[in-house]
Amino acid sequence: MTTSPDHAVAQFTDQGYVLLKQAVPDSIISTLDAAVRKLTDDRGPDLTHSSFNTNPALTHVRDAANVIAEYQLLFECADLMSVPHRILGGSLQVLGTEVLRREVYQQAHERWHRDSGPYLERPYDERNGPLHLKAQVFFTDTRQKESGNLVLIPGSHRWPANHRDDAYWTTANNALAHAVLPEGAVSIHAEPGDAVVFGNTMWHAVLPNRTQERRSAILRFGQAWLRPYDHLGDPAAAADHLSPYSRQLLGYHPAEVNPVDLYKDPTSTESWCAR
Ligand SMILES: O=C(O)CCC(=O)C(=O)O
Repeated sequence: MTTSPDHAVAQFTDQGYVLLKQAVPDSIISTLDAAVRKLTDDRGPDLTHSSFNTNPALTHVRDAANVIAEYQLLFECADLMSVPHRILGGSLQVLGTEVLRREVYQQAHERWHRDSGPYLERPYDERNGPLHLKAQVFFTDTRQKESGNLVLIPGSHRWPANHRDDAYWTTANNALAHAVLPEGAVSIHAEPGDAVVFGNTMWHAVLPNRTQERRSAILRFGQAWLRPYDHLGDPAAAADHLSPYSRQLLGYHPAEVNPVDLYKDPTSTESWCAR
């Protein structure tokens, strides 16, 4: 890593993101990339979870650490793991593991959004970091323009939370359709082995890809105290006596749920008041 962990955390705190150069060694990138290509070439679209996205140019594997044995090599990379660990004050768990293949595609791959529903939007907490953060590890080179670049807005992690928004930004997305970016947006130009770390309230999008397929892994992190006391299981393992509502409250969920929805209020104030 070309930047020290202290410097990386300071940049993250100030800007809301940090690009970690060479966070993952080449040998791990090539091993993992080969495994990802083999799996997804063989199984293709049936690995893309419909809950995530309807982008036809994206193959998105969820629960990747369980599906791809080599994925856990990333957990061994101190330069990658130490920065989220420090940002979360040492209280870290892995909430999600993904891999993404983004084909050449003339439209924006992802619209402007934050990774949060209203209940994950909080004023930035200097001491404990964000509620969620993620590290995106690049397998392919995105140093060229128009290579499906991740774009984000430094400082936007401190913008006031809007508890009414739906995590998408209509004005910016209308402009994005005409290739216009919000003021201050920064485009990430990463090479294989680099990782970008940012929190859930950072505004970000992914631009069109006109060069070559872009492949990457995403690790999602959160405070370990978010872990439930009762470990969540396959809905088939939930006791028969649990009602659908109880299952929802306990975190059992049908396979087609969008994981982001698990962090939104599964009930509603009205339904509680009606009891
Ligand atoms: O693939 C990327 O660069 C970012 C993906 C993204 O927007 C997300 O996971 O929320």
